[in-house]
Amino acid sequence: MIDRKYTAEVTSDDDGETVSVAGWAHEIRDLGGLTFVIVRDREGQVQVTFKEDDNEELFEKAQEIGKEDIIHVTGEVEETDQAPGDREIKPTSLEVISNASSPLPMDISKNIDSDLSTRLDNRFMDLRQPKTHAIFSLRSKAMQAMEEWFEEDGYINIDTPLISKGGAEGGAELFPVIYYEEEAFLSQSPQLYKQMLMAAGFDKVYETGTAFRAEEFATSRHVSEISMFDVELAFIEDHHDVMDVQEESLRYTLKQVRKKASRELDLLDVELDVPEEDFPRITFDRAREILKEEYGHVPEDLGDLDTKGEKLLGEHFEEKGHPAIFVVGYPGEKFYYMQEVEGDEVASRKFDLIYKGQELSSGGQRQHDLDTLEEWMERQDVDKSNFSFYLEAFKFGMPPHGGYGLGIDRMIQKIAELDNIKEAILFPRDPDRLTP
Ligand code: AMO
Repeated sequence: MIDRKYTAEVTSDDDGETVSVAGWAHEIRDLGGLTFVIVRDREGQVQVTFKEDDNEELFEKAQEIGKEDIIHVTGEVEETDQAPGDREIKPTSLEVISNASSPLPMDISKNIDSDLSTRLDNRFMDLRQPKTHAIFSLRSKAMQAMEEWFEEDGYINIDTPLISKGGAEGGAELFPVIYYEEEAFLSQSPQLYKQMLMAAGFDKVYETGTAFRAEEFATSRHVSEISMFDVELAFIEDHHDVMDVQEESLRYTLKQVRKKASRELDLLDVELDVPEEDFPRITFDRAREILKEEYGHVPEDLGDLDTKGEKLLGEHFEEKGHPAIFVVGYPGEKFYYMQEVEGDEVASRKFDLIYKGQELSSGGQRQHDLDTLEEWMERQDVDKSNFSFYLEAFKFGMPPHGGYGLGIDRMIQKIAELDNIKEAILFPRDPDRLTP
């Protein structure tokens, strides 16, 4: 390994010490016999001051450094209130490790907000920006926290197939692939497999996976390739047990993000509130009532809340100190696998989690009775023959169970307060973007 410290590890306390750093030449300022080079690495930046009077040879060499070249510098740390972070490095050696061509595809040294499309076209360069980098450092810490919660609670980490014969959520959103001699599809959701694992006695499972949706969309909250966090648990009483899991794991994740990603939140200028109180659980009917009575808004689709509805509902509850709420009981039988219980005050045991005005997850209690499940499939014209492998699992002892799928990209979008979901994805996919 090249001898180096992260720039953030070089502090004014190191005054007089010799250190080495390596990174990109973020900014170069030339003041006659004095050249300042800001070295940037993933953890931060440090100023290196080349003085002609101190070391002419090194000073000459420094004149050749171009923006975004990678350099390796060794020198003495000096405490100073003239430099960012109250310290600078007085170099004793300099090596240019790699040259950057000019012009750069985009300027990242100033806080110039290039449009998202340019940023995504030049994503490797955009990802060098401290603010962009912070999103992914935060994302990594959030997912570590989320998985930690499930590991602690005894969940089994699973991997389900991404290529299958049919889709769990319906036909229109499937990406076909050629699988040897037959047509197959990219997975929309691990739904069927996580349910089958309940029949297999796994009891509690989670998966950090990928789901593909071939919808035609142009919104700031949809992408074609989604990172999905899926959960399924058995021997539940009802969907409230599932919501408890979603609520507690999200609260823990937000807490850990606030604790472990404070530098990232500062860079992103986000103050993250962790909802300590129980997330309100309101019925779908109540949600429609609030929208109509308080905002005069009536979503067109009788069986759903639209984007505007979710946003207004989010605002309504956020004002009351609840950034996260559950909307429970969606009418209609959009999903054959969801349980509907006669006599319930709600039409089904499906729920959506709305966080900061956007749906983050969707789940509920599943139908575990084979006869009813088959009847629902027939009513919804689902071709049962495509699902025989799934239905088999219900014949030989299936416990009551439920679960949910959480859109990881949407969660990061909301935590980091990003306008567009694509900002939360390293290399996003949408109907118009297949590269980089
Ligand atoms: P659903 O289809 O609602 O449910 O998806 C679950 C969550 O995934 C996210 N999501 C998306 N994010 C970005 N772009 C998209 N195109 C997109 N589609 C979905 C959302 C959504 O809440 N099988 C069920 C889950 C379950 O019941 O276990 C399912 O996939 O945040």
